[in-house]
Amino acid sequence: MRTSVAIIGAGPAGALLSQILHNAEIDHVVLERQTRDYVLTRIRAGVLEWSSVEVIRAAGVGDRMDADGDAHDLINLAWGGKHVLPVQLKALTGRQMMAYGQTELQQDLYEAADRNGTALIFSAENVAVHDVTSDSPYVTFRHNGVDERIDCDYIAGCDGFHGVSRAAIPESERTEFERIYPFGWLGILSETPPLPHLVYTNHERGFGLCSTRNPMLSRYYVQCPIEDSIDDWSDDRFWSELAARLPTHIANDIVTGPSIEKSIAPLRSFVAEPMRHGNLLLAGDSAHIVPPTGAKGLNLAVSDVHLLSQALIARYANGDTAGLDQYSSDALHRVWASVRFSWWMTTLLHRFPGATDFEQRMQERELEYLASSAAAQTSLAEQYVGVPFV
Ligand code: FAS
Ligand code: PHB
Repeated sequence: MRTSVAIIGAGPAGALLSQILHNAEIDHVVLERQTRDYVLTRIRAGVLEWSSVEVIRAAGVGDRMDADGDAHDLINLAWGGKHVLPVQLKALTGRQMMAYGQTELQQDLYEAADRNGTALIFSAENVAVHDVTSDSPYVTFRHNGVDERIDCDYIAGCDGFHGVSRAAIPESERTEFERIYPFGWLGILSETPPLPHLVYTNHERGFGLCSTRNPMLSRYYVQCPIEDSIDDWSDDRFWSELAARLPTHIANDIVTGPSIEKSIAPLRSFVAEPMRHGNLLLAGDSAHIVPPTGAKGLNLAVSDVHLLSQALIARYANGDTAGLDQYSSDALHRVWASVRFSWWMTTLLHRFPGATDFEQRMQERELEYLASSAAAQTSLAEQYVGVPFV
């Protein structure tokens, strides 16, 4: 096979890049290790920055998001079991956040790929990248028992944290930054009506989050020890622990029910520089991971794809490679801003094992300062909804 761009990975990054390249009539092939159904059943993110909403609409896959998504004017921060601070996203920044599940976006992208007739190859095994620093890179893989090769101009590494693309950049050329957090998030889905607004809570028992997927599907999280397993957490224990971490009047409004999904995710901050090596370009989790506290993971994948697709469009439209030459530094500028915000929100809202009384007092004072300062709330709000693309 021969194509212009070989995309590895059909998560949100790869599938959105495919959609935008299709719109620009740039031929490409997408290779996905898992089956379509497996990707569609992975429960991941739930919050889109307004910048992401605009990219998704411009790509022509925003109709169901606009019909079924839930645009929110505010988020609530709670702490100490009694304080609640509404952060007025729209009033402070003029922009909202959109609650729309990653699985829904993935479905919209796959249905668009079907309509486009895109070469979206699932169950691709042994994917490997070759000659990425030459002008004729290629990808090999095995599909339906047959060894295949795709010759291309560029390879887009959209294969997530555990993919093969990042490792194709020699260690001597790559710098990695990492912070592992000493706790995880236990998340559940329940077919119950969510609270009207998201609630992030800091409590001496630990962090909690009340989120949404649709009017009859809720997403909740509690911070848990990283060594826990879901077998340690019955539904009853989850619901009582979540309630204990919230102000009573909020806890009383939660409609509980049986969990239909339960999982524990570890938290880490990770960045690999650069995001380009020769004609291999990384986008999304293949290059960076953020703790979900700031709701940035999916949104960084969208912003990488926005920048990468604009650069590829310029290259194929008029041979202008400036965007590709700038891609890594432009993408990393936004990546580090979101990594810092996600680290800050995580540090502000979680109970760190072994934290000193001084560190606890620092958290409490920062939350009190937020409550007292419109400037501090505006700073949080503009980072949460996503700063506009330049
Ligand atoms: P993805 O990991 O989504 O997609 C990469 C794709 O590449 C996968 O489909 C994988 O199967 C495929 N792949 C891997 N290796 C391959 C190979 N060798 N060949 C071919 N294909 C290969 N973000 C938030 O904002 N909020 C959240 O609450 C949140 N919760 C999360 C919970 C979990 C358990 C995880 C793992 C992530 C969570 N995230 C969250 C982050 C998540 O949403 C990611 O940021 C988002 O999926 C990034 O999209 P991609 O970069 O496309 O990576
Ligand atoms: C979610 O709905 O899954 C979600 C919302 C906000 C976050 C993280 C996860 O910060």
